[in-house]
Amino acid sequence: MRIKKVVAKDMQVALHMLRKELGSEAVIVSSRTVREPGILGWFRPAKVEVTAAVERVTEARLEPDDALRSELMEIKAMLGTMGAASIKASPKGVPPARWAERFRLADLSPEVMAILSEQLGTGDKTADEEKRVLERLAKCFSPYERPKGKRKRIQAFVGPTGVGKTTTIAKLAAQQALQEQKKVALITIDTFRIGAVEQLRIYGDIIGVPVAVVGAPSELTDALTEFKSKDAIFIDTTGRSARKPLHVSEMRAYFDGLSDLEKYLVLSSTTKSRDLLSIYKAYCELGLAATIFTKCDETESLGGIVDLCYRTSIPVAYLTNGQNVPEDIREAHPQELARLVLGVNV
Ligand SMILES: Nc1nc2c(ncn2[C@@H]2O[C@H](COP(=O)(O)OP(=O)(O)OP(=O)(O)O)[C@@H](O)[C@H]2O)c(=O)[nH]1
Ligand SMILES: [Mg+2]
Repeated sequence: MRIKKVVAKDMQVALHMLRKELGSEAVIVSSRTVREPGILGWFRPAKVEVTAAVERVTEARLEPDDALRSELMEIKAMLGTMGAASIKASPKGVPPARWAERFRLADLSPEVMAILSEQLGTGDKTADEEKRVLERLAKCFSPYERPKGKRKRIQAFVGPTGVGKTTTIAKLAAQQALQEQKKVALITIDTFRIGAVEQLRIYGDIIGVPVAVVGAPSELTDALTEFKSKDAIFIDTTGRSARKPLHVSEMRAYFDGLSDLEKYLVLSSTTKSRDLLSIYKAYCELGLAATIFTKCDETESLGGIVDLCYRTSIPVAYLTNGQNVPEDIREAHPQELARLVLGVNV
């Protein structure tokens, strides 16, 4: 009797793998839904784990001995080189079909696809090819230099309405106040939307940190003085259409002259690539430290993030994937982002 367990994206793929391994006489012993391990495992859809057994494996499926195995490897390597020759003959920038499909699923821009395609077809095995593609993709993301040490941090969160600025602040503030025992304060320049101030106040009450509401640049300076003993100050802003330049110039009136202020552009990963770029253009004059991409749980593809980061070199500091405060937020790193974009296990 031979028993084999496989994990695959769906039942059909799992059955195909098992049939290949055990032959068509294999019977399913058990099946269950599983989640992949890893920091960003929660980003990936659930998989199926299927166990099958077969009474006797047919001769053709027996493991080859070592001599036969090395011969097979040689033949595989030769085939790989031959494949590479034909791939190289294809026009530059056009990926082979299998990769084209992966790139398409990730919604990558033609420009990024062309860069990644340069890593394909040099005759190495698939695993090496994937490694090179991931490394190149990781280079499309500028690393975010996370401030180290105990120095006090003042961070402002800007971005279009409804992307999740207040929720993201609540997540970070809760983590730092409750888990890291830091002295945290919240400030909001959120006087535009009815209820917005209230939202931050509620979070402040729950987390147990003070909240100041400011309505003019001088009041912001006063609030910062009031909170001068704090380790971390988060400044929330009201979203308004990024197309209204007044909004960004209003922010400048508040922020100019505050040299220690880190400004983060909060963007939704569900926003179209072109819109991400125009929003970035509207806000970049503020001098941005990094972006934060929210709502990763609401999209199937992250190509828009790659495109923005590649074109503008703005780093990604965090990704958020849900409404739960404080759990649904993770630090973003180029290698993990690359794996996430191409749907590779992390
Ligand atoms: N699915 C999902 N929803 C999120 C995420 N982050 C925030 N939200 C939800 O998005 C909605 C808007 O979030 P807010 O934090 O109020 O957005 P905002 O940017 O502060 O909005 P304004 O203050 O109006 O500019 C809320 O319902 C949040 O719960 C996320 O990562 N995933
Ligand atoms: Mg808000």
